[in-house]
Amino acid sequence: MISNRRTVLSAALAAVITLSVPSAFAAKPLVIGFSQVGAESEWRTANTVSIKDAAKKEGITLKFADAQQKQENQVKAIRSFIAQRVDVIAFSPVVESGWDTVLREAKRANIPVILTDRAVNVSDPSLYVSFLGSDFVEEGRRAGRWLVERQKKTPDVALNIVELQGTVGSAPALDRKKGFEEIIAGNAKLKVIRSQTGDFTRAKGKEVMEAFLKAEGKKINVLYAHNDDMAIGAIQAIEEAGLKPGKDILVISIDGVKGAFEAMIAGKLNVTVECNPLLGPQLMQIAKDVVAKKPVPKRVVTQEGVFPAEVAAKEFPNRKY
Ligand code: GZL
Repeated sequence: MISNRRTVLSAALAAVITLSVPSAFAAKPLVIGFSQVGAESEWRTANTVSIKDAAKKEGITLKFADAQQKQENQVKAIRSFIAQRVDVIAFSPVVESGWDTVLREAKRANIPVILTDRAVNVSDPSLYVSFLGSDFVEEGRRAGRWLVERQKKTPDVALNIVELQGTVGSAPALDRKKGFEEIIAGNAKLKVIRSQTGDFTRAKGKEVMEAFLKAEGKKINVLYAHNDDMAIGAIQAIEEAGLKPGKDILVISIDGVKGAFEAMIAGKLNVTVECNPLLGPQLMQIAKDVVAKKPVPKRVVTQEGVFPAEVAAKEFPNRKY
């Protein structure tokens, strides 16, 4: 009888210990090292908020580094994440090239790397496990298609285009230029007369547009800006030159941030091609799957649309960034 009671008591005691003492084997939170391009635009701010919020929601420890748009700062951050032995490294590469060495160091340290937002040009695609982001060439095509359709309204009128490019050497700048040119190629009525980087910022976009206006003045019929922030800066320059943005000069841009919708509602911007920055939840899921040794897609393309001024007021309340 006593031995039975002892058995029951010891089983009960073991159960209490197991339940009450946190197990030394409880899964420790995932640690992700994230190197962000910077804080150059509304898009970037929304992207950062999405990533930080998603990490917090998932109970993931996020080590976040802002590179202030400098590649050397991203390389330093990635090396620091390797030294800290994070579980996953994720980053939005400010430019396409110059990553092989540091990504090989991450591979040697057995730390998986996930690309978000922008792509890299590397000799060995195994240097990253997945790339989550938009198709920038298609975004450029969508901008071009809008202009081709718009030009058909006045088929005999030639339109001179000035282009504000994104950061030199960055995937969005290279690809948005490529996609736009692909669509307008062969159209004798559409001609790019000036093209220069505005580095994705409002200030630089305004400065370069001022130079375009000084050089070309009323010859300019269209502005194609690789992001809304440069377009918003350029709109200020157009107004200060005594011209009406959206009317005297058609304004086409990319991102779909709230500032662009406000400019469209004010009649100063004609169309924005959406580029979705809300990548946080998908990034966290890919990171969890990688650590759990589940298969992850090499390429995840974000879904996005095109918003002409005609729909801006109706769509604005739905905008999340
Ligand atoms: C695009 C992103 C670009 C945005 C800009 O995915 O890399 O960088 O279009 C941002 O607004 O600065």
